[in-house]
Amino acid sequence: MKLSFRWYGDDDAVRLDYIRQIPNMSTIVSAVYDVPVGEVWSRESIAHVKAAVENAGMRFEVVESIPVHEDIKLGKANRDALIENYCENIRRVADAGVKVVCYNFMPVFDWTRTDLAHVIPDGSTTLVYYGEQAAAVNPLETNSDLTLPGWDASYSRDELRNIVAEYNKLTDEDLWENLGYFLKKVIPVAAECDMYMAIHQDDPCWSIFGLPRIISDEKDLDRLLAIVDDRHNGLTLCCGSLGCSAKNDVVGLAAKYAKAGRIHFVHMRNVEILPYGFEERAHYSPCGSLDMYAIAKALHDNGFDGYIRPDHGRMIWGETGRAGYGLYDRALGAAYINGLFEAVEKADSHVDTANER
Ligand SMILES: [Mn+2]
Repeated sequence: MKLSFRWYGDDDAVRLDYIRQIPNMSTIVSAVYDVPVGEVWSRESIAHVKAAVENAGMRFEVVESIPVHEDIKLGKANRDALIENYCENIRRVADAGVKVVCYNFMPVFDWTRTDLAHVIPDGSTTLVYYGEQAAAVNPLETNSDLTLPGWDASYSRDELRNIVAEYNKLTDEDLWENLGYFLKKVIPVAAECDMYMAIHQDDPCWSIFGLPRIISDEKDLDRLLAIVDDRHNGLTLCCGSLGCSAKNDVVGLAAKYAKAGRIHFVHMRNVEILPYGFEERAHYSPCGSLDMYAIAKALHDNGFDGYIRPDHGRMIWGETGRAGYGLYDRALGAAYINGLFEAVEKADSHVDTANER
């Protein structure tokens, strides 16, 4: 297991030298943020991230994300040029030593929550999703000026309405078609550079505002991996995204896809499943619905040796900043991940020693 941590570049309030002080922290997960989606990243910008990370004593080996332009997802006529730019970005980050690229294929909204600072009983704040609140801001069915946190502020309300309407004309099968078209061009380039592409599941793992969502469960993941049956076409296993629905057995999925060698990156996060949505919780298993020990054991027992990062954290100890991406609770999550993996690894080696006796 290679422990990693997401960092949003020079503007991130969380400092690299602080991240470095988390035990076992080896890898920074980052991206180039100075160009619009769809354009080629300059080699200078990539080198700048790499140098900052290496000067702090860590490695820049995971990119999250190279975002996929909406016109690729919509299958528009200009997609070939955008896909060529995407491939060029893969080549460039590969040249800089990056091993894994995380991306997603969710229409319009990368992730959806209805409150980014919900107070839970211990006094910390966390991200939550309550179905009723989401329905109240559906851009097609209400004239409400309310928005959800995390909505792309570059869209005006009318633009948002238009793009959601465009997607509403697409069926799930159309979106699959467009994802297949993308993968068949991108994965051969990734394979050539030995870059592991790692798709992130839809977050949450169900359709929102009638938008097609196709990476939500085991059947979807099987279909995705079969489109190009190559290890370079793989997964970011996001425990919290899959785990916010009880329909997904996260432990079983971790075991199955680790065994197949298709998990390249893991987001460890715990959620509490509620009848009306979910709340993000501290990483420790009893704080939420997921058995984090069982997930770690399933990964380890099936040969997983890739990158793991704590996913979102709560805001604790008075910290303020980017919701989900403060230092303190993610650092607690990282320390807990270390503990889980030390336990599953040592349990294994003790079994081996006992067998030798
Ligand atoms: Mn995630």
